[in-house]
Amino acid sequence: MNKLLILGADGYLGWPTCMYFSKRGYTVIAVDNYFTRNAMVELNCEPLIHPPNLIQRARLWEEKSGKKIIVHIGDVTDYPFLLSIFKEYKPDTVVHYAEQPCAPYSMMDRDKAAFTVKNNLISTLNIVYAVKESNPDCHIIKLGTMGEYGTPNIDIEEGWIEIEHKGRKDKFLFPRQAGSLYHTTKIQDTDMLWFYVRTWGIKVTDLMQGPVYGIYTDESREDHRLLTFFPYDEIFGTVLNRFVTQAVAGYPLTVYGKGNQQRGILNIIDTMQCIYLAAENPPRKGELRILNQFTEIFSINQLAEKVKIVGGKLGYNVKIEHIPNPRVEKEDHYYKASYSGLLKLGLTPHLLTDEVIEELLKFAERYKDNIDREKFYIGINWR
Ligand code: USQ
Repeated sequence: MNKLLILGADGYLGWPTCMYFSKRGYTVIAVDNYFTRNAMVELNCEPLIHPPNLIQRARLWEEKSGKKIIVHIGDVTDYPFLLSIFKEYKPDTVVHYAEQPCAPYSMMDRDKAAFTVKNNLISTLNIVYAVKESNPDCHIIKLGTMGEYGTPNIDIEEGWIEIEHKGRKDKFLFPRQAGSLYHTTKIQDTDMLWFYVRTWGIKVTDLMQGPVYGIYTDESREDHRLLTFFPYDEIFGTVLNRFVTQAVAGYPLTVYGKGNQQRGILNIIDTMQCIYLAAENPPRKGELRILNQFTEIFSINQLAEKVKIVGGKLGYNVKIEHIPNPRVEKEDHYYKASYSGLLKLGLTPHLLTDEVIEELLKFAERYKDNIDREKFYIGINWR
């Protein structure tokens, strides 16, 4: 029986991943320190729905599916705690979601910047050490981000590039230049993992994921108590989830700057598939496998326009507003990124159709009374 340790199991992606693997016969060990839950309350950024805590979620899942998810509440930056989990369960695979995942959070002030650096780098370091000390064959699946690459004026490869220089050739990590401190910690994670892959021969998959949208997965669609968080605020909400909630609230869609920024996005259902495909097809020992994880590329203007059109069909008068960009990012740029690795492993993309947007709008509509318009824009400025 495959054993999967999920670190950051209570988060937007963590909880659906727990259920996805549990349903497919894995023994799932779920760990979280409730950082995101607590930070959402602290910063007045509560999500649209308030899911039960991780222990309650696991209990509900067991009632529904008959399958047990083992839960431990603790902090991955606490090495003795993490090592004890590795020694007790000896997982075959560990999924590392236990990071501070938000670019705006990392840009708020020095303390949050320092927390992001400390939390993200020490958690990654601790996992590497725990794997070496307890189970060197364990496959580390790490969530990276497409934002590591930034928006270079050349095609983005999947992790690696061969460079010919003065008549000689070598293969290197693709050049990376992030647009926030959060994204920079992801680059540093990748560099750290690559160092330990070379030095200790561990096996790692680093998934360069784009912004995720969506709420439903097959495991949660019928029972809303099993749904994940749906943040729509400026800090924790990703762009499309924010736009559908804004549309339902009659709040102009907040396109930052010109809106020609392009991003590779994906449905949360496809995140589940990608993690599963990575776990089922591990790299060899001593390999850092990098896969770009998105299914379609759109500009922010295109996303806003789609929400406006589908919202209009549902009777919403959706307005789009270009507000001064609080971030420092290119608003007009070349963008071509390859993403064939996960497709080759068997990913079947769920694309952003009008039906998918309609379903999201209807979800936001159902919980419309919970929307707090104050959360849409606080103005966290990169400068
Ligand atoms: N944007 C708007 N209006 C908004 C919110 C965002 O125009 O109201 C724009 C941003 O300026 C940016 C793009 O939409 O150009 C994406 O922003 P986002 O907030 O959806 O995503 P981001 O901050 O980049 O971070 C998210 C996740 C992060 C993940 C990353 C993937 O929070 O964990 O790593 O997406 S990527 O963007 O490819 O780096």
